[in-house]
Amino acid sequence: MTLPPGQRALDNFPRFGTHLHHPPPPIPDHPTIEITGPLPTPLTLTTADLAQLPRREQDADFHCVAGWSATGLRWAGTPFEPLYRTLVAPLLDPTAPITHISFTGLDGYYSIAHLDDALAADVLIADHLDGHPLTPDHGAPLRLVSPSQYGYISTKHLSRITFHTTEPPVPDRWSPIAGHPRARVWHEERNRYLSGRLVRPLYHRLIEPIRKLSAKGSTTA
Ligand SMILES: Nc1nc2c(c(=O)[nH]1)N[C@H]1C(S)=C(S)[C@@H](COP(=O)(O)O)O[C@H]1N2
Ligand SMILES: [Mo]
Repeated sequence: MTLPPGQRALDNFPRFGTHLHHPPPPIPDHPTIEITGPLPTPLTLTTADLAQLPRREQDADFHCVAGWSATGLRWAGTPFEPLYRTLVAPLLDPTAPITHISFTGLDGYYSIAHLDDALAADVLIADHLDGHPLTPDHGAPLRLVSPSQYGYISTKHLSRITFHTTEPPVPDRWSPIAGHPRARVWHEERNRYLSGRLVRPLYHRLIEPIRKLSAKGSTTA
């Protein structure tokens, strides 16, 4: 098994992120994803709308920018690219091309991806992990999964997708560590300003303290 540069395999998949001092947000009775941006009107997708779109199961490893990887995960859900092509692209103004997409979670977290990265064939709106509905720890009811990018792009508890024609401001929570805007794991794009190789040992040192926090805030651990 080959991991991207600077990653170490864990034998489990921890709850991780910038939100560990809070429990995961409650799962809504009727989950929706709001689609906003330069559209004539915003769209609200229900799980029934998502069920009309193609579905895919996909095996992938998950790589956190801090340097841990969870291997052999099996995700299932709606591939993002056909959702974009069929529901969103026809409503867009062709003279104002989309450059970035932001993904917001019910906990207020959000990530920003370049359009091209978000439209990669392996990007899913997942609702299942390893044959079971997503747990709150791992992003219930729906989460983005972009396995070719560091985990901070893969917003959990996904509730809003916003299309942008210029790069939106970096989320506050990420500005101190300046996550790389592309976050491609095979390019080791960990940091916006510093080389991934250089920050690697520093980031590795964050893993254990963050995992300890995770054990406290998690609903299952
Ligand atoms: N809503 C939300 N999504 C999030 C985060 C978060 O704090 N809140 N953290 C991100 C980070 S940094 C990582 S590594 C992964 C962790 O996913 P996991 O908790 O399923 O391991 O979620 C990402 N998505
Ligand atoms: Mo992360």
